[in-house]
Amino acid sequence: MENLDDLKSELVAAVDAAATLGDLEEIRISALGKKGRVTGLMKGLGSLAPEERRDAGQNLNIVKNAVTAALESRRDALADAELDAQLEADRVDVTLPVRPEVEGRLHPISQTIDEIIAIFGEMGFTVAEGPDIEDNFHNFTALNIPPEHPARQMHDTFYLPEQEDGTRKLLRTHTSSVQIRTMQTSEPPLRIIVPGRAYRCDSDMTHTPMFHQVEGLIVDKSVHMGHLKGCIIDFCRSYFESPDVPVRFRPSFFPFTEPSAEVDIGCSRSGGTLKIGAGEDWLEILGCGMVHPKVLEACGIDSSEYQGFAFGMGIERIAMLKYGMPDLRAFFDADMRWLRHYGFASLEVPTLLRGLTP
Ligand code: 2U9
Repeated sequence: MENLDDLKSELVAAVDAAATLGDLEEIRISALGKKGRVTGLMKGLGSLAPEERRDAGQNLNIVKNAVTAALESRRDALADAELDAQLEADRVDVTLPVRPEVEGRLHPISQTIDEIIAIFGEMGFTVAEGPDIEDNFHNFTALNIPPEHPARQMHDTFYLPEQEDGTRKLLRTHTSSVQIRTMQTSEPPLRIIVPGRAYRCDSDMTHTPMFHQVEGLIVDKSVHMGHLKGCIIDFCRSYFESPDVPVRFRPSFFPFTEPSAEVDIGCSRSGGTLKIGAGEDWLEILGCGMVHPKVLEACGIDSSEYQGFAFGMGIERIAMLKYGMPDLRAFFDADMRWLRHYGFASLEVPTLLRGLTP
């Protein structure tokens, strides 16, 4: 049998000198493949005397392990170098000016969220975020939604497979779970808005399984329904860029607010076209109310000291109303013709100073 120390040095040196992942694979096959040199020597062990076979077997394993370790470390180094070279070649200069011939439009959902953030930002709200995958406590229990409530049923909520402890996570059905998390971890006073995705097992002309919401929450010692009304009226007039649009509050019910209201804005539908502003008709645009004391308590906030108000709205709906979009499904079609028509210039940031829309 040939000198195994020499063989090991020769093979490890060849591995270390391999210039590409392809060269490395050739060396691996020639050493450790079915017809490789080390494999061939292993096969020959059977013809040796027992004592000789044991020693030669051990030495051959040393060679095999050394070559395998060298192959792994060279493979990592070459893969890193290849990635570095690729990243270097793909480098993009993000400071270059926009090329007008390149199409890129801001999706109306992003634009609408930016407009809403600009309005509530002026009122002192900050943006909060949280996970899309939630547990029953943050999505339902803490919001005073009882176990038998229809929203908790399989056909309304997307549940994930059962975990080892027998519980099931779910896709949040509203962004309210983020307010729960914020109340659990921050001390009042709080003033947040939460834009984000929500999921419900529902699909028809006016519902999609994933949709977007913005919810808002204020918690403080003396906030009341008057503050809620002022805040919502200011928002409606600002968002619809119509300083005298009529706003009306209708009593409603939600498990997480008491009292609760739904909010309509005035509109007219004469001649078959919808026009927002004074008119004979009303359009529902959001829900709101004073946070239920049980919700505050579930998050460790003393409801005898603090109260709060909250509101929620569907972003697709209020975008459709403002921009005259007739079809909800189109939001999710990724159709360039639709985006060209309804999309927004990407570098125009909504502000209250110049009007929200570019
Ligand atoms: C906490 C406490 C209270 C958020 C609210 C609504 C009313 C509401 C809907 C509008 C259209 C959801 O997208 S939609 O289907 N929302 O009507 N949302 S009050 O109340 C909260 C939230 C969080 C802790």
